[in-house]
Amino acid sequence: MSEIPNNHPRAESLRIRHRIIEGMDRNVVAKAGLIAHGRGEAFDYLLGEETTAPAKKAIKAAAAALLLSNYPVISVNGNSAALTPKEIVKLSEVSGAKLEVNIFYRSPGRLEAIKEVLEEAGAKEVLGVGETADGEIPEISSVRRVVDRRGILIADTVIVPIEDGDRTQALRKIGKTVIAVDLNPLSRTSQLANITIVDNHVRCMPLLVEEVKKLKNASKEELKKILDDYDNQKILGEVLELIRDRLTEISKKGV
Ligand code: PTJ
Repeated sequence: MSEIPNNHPRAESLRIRHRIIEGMDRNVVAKAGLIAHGRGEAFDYLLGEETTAPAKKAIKAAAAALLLSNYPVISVNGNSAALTPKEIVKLSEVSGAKLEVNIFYRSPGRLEAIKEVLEEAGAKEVLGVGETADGEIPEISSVRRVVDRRGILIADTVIVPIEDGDRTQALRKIGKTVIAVDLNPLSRTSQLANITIVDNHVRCMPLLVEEVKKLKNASKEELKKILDDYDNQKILGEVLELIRDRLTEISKKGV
């Protein structure tokens, strides 16, 4: 990896970008993952590259939903594994959620490469690879329909980070609660999830781990109240208003 000087104004963003590039070199990230990351970066610019107030509310609701679930699963794709393997494993540990590799671009060796990255980060069990990955969710049109019979197939809640296309709608149709992490508040995934965390996966995962830890001893009633008070459409609206206000200010004063 080429050296990124610490005083480079975009050092952090470049370091994150390099995690994606290294992920591609390891067959973890799909080629299209580079494009997806660029799209995410563009939306992150609009958000001011920080975790916003509505994102914090969504993180709290996501933590409550995870703790109320009987069988939560974290769906792991190439980009999320390359960006935050340790935090994904940590989230699975603190919340009791299973880890399942589920990818859109099923080229040879990718499932195994992602599993390896998670195991290196401390995962004891990784679903979605091997003989139990023979379940099917027919409502999903892409190869993402192939799921683990010990994982997404029987999950009540699924976290889908950096997601494309039609899966969220399909999962909701069959009664699953979907938590999305997506920097684009306008995407189908964002619009159709039960809870959408519009934030960079890199920033929100450690915050989600902390929130789960914080709420772990809360009563079921308290957790239910957090969810009852949560309105995803309102949160997405708040994110769009925030972008609008930010752009209005920048248009007058510059960045
Ligand atoms: O690993 P695979 O085979 O499952 O493929 C994964 C990708 C990401 C290639 C695939 O799901 C895809 O093509 O996704 P899209 O359609 O580009 O959608 C990805 C969404 O995630 C976009 O709305 C991006 O804005 C958003 N995104 C990108 N990077 C981040 C992000 N959201 C949160 N954090 C990020 N770091």
